[in-house]
Amino acid sequence: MDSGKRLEAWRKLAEKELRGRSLEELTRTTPEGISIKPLYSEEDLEGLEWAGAMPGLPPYVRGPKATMYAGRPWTIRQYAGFSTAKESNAFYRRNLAAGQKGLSVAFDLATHRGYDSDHPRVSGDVGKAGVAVDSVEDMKVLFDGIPLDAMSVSMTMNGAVLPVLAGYIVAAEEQGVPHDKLTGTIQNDILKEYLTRNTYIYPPAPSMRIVSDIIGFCSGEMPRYNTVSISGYHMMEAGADSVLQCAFTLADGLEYVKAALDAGLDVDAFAPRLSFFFGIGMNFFMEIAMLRAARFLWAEIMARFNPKDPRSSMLRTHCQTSGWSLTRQDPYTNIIRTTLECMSAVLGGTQSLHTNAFDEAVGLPTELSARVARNTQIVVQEESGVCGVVDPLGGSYYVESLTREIVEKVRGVLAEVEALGGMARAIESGMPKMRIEEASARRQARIDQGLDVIVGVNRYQVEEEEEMEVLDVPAAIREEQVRGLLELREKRDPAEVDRCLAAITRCAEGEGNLLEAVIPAMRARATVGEVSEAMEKIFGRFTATTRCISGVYAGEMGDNGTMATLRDRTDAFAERNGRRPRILLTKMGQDGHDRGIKIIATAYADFGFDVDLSPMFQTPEEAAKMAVENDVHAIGVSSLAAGHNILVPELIRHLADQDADDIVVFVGGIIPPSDYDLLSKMGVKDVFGPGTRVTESANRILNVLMEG
Ligand code: 3CP
Repeated sequence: MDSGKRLEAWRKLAEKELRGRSLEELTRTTPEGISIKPLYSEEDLEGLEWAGAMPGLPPYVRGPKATMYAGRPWTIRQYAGFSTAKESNAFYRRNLAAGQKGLSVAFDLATHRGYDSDHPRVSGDVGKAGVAVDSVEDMKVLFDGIPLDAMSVSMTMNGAVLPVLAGYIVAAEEQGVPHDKLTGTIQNDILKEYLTRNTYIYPPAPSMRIVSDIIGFCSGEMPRYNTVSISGYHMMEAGADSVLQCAFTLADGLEYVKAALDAGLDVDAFAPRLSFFFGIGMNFFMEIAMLRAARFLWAEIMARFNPKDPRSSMLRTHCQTSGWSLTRQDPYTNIIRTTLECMSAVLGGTQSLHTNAFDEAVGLPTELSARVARNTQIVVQEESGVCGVVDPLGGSYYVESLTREIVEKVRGVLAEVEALGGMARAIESGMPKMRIEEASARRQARIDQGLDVIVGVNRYQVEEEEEMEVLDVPAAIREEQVRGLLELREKRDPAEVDRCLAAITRCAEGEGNLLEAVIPAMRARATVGEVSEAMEKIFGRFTATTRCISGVYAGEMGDNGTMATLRDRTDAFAERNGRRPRILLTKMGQDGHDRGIKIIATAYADFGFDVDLSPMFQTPEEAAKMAVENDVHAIGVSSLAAGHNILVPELIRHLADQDADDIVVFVGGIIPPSDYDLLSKMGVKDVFGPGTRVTESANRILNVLMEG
């Protein structure tokens, strides 16, 4: 029987099995707009552009290495860092002894944004969502006993990338390790910061110069070092589907290639050391296909620059399982989610992987949850046998078809970006950010309606919630860092520091390689804050305009009873009070994760609230002032970086100082349940943890406002 006839025979059989239901009903559409049929067969592979492809050979769809994990498994590289350098160093050493293979440093938000720990804007951030690093002294403690010529270290740093990378280079020098022995990766991907993560310092143009100066310096001095980790992860966490994640990440990559070429570098001098970073969510096969498609498309993109070195077209990537997919409710279920996502990354052919801890939706990982996360990878690597065969899904009718669908859709988005003049221009136009926010609002509406199932959240809820231990970073960490800074400033040669800082400012104003200028300053014990400020004098500090989409959440919800009730309630409020309920949504401190607040802003506006969205990075005083000036009824604080216990009481105190304690305060985000009581005692009216339906939070806020 030929394949057409076999397919027809299957169709008949399937229709019989469905007893009257049509076969078309089994086709579903993914958030990417891809139709998924119930069956794929050889017809679907007709005309496949990479038919017969081999791993290690262009177009690399089957993996960048010929032997992949059979030759060497991916690097187990857990992203971690908290509190002080000393505490993080001890944590790293324990993890390495227990089977982790590479390091991945998480810095606190003060460091990301180029503020020293004693800066007044970072009262709630020091040591919270990563390790505090103010100078080379902290860097040396961070890597104490870890030989930097043998350990590959990844550092997630974008804003304050120059002093941090220079600090690492100097710490290595002082270990006796020359520049050309350093292996690892610096994230150095500023473009996506303007899209999603918000840990920029300077405006885009000087930031792009920093990126290409780093590429330039490292391609000469540090040939084994990966100079950029072009990251889609944060886009996915902000709500991007796989097509958007893949397209915007590749478009960012292309922009860096162009910047480096414009700076006069030869493509083969730097392209082999560009690397990627993708987020892996719960759509099992889609994620696998996305990684395969990304490799294919990167080879296609790079072909236009005629590289001679095959490594220039080879996409190598780190992956991280999705933090957003984890739930506060029924939290051990998260281990299963992470295992599935780990398998997607592995079957997709990642080079390096972080698996999340199951308690990520409530706080920092504990010793136990970090062990389970690490062991997830070790079990897959050492017990399951998946490493033995290269690209085991290559040739799968479904996976290959899905890869092709993604390739085609991504090409479409890439063409749109190109039409806008490339990714830097596209970002200025607001297009990519809007697309991601729309995807995010639509997804939230589907979850809130129960169309997308999340176990323990909108289906199969448990009555009794599990109490989980969370790691607490004491506020005293900041005092310890501040003491270290005082000591540093006393011991160093101030004239030498001033000379070095002045040289950085001159370099920023004129010509020269900025990384080359920053290294001597770090040797002289200048701080991250001082170096950042030396450039800020010329570059300025970037302030984003806060824009908000509208109607997308309501559109996805459709004619829905809950929406109608909410609109009635806000109308009733307006009738009673002469104006609509007005809420200021704010993020305080250096926490740049704005997915949640953006969803709330657009959905609440659709419910009939008057919504004010504050600029990012407010101090509690600024937020209180804005609330009073705008005469709001309520403030909604979004906190995802553990600063709430410090920042929220300060906010409430500033409201009281301005006789505005009638403004009610709500908090939402990653709040450990053990903090709920504390926040309530401070005067917070309600707390909305992860997994709270947006409609439910709005109703609860209205309950409080209607009482008042
Ligand atoms: C690999 N090698 C092999 C084989 N496989 N050799 C022979 N046979 C094989 N089968 C070689 C490679 O060529 C390489 O050597 C060496 O082994 C290491 O392999 P690798 O694949 O380069 O792996 P790794 O060193 O781990 O590097 C992985 C990439 C790197 C390239 C992806 O950039 C990386 O580690 N990225 C991590 C980024 C990260 O941790 N990000 C954290 C973000 P050569 O080098 O000599 O060729 S955390 C963000 C969280 C959210 C937030 O931002 O807040």
